[in-house]
Amino acid sequence: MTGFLFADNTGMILGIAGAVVVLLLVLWWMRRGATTTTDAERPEQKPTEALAAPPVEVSTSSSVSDAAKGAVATVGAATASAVAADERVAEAPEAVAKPPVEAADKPEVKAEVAKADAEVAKVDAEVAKVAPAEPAPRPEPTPKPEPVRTVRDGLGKTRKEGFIARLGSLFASKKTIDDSLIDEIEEVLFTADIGVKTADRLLNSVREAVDAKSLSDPKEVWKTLRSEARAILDGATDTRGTLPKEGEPKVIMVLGVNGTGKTTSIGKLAHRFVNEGHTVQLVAGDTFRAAAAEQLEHWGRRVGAKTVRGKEGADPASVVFDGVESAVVEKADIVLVDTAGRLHTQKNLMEELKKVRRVMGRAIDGAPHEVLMVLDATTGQNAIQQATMFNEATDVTGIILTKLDGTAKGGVVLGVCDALHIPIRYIGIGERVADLKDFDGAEFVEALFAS
Ligand SMILES: Nc1nc2c(ncn2[C@@H]2O[C@H](COP(=O)(O)OP(=O)(O)O)[C@@H](O)[C@H]2O)c(=O)[nH]1
Ligand SMILES: [Mg+2]
Repeated sequence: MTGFLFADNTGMILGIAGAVVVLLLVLWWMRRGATTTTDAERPEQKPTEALAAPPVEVSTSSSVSDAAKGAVATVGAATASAVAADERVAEAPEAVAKPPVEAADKPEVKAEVAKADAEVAKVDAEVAKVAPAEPAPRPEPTPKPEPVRTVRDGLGKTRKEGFIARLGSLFASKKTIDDSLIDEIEEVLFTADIGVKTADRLLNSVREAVDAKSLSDPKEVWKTLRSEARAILDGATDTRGTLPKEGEPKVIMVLGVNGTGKTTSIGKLAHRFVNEGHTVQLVAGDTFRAAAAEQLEHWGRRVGAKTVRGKEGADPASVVFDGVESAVVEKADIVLVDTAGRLHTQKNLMEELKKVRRVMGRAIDGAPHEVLMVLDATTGQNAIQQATMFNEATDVTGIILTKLDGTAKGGVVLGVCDALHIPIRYIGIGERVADLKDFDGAEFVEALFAS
């Protein structure tokens, strides 16, 4: 078999063997050739130089120079260049900081870093020179404080146009006291808005002084009138109202005719109490109009007091009950209860007012601790009538006399105090929150009779 294979395929075997030899020769040649070319063509590499010169250092320093030049050119350009420089400089320290150890140690690298630092400092200096100074934050414009209105200001009209002014001109024209002066005083007093009772009282005091002291100087009569007015006001200082029990809120009910200034006065009072550090709750007992509750809520937001309100048309007694009860839960210090305005002649409404007053007592025993009646001074003598009727229905403990600033009828204060002996607690002398003043008889008389 072998002989057969050998005999028949000798040529072929020889051919294959030859081919293998040639192939081996070619492979050897190729391997040799490749090795030679690689080595020959590889550039000589000095590792330190390749890593040593990060181009960023150079570009940084030149960019910084450019930025510096731009900075001095114009203010706007300076700012822009400075920003650009800043950005580049921000990158530079990192690039400078992270070269391989060998590179960083090289003196030329250190020199470049120092140069870059110097350029950065230069740019900073240039920018500081030309950049517009950072505008100082503008202080909030402080609202111009409104001048504080004094009681004297508030009584200006009464003093200049009211009965006091008329009395004043009488005395100015008389050198001596005679019967005609007394008659004229009588006429002024009885046509003033102080009521008949008070006019009578003042006139009697003048007559008595003239008779008993044989006064001859009209100025003495003026003094007499003044001290009698003071006596009337001092006579109306009965302590009324009650104090709340320890830990319970003080409830103040506010009532009066429509438009007298109840809601406004509540707002002013709430402002005052909040400023004194009290927690105040408002109760919108005027359920006749939605606008009334909104007006009160507005005040509440303005002064920082919570407002409890019901739906329009709701039973005012139940809204007030809920409001007073919730003030206990909320641990409020003071509750101010607004009520719907009503005429003192409207019997049903006066009954409703009594009911509202009663339910407060159910929510807190002893409430309301104060009942403040609001009187509009511009109504003159009618205020005395109103005060009398409201007092009968609700046991008023104090009076707020509003709108003294807008009237010459300020003398009504004397009439109210003389007729009811109810103390005037506050006076309204304007619409602003600060225009509600504590009533002080001495100050009032001083302001009323001031020349
Ligand atoms: N000039 C002046 N206006 C006042 C004073 N008190 C209240 N008012 C104004 O009187 C109007 C009626 O007040 P408001 O509180 O709504 O009366 P309410 O119906 O009794 O609640 C409003 O325009 C108030 O600004 C005051 O003392 N002086
Ligand atoms: Mg009101």
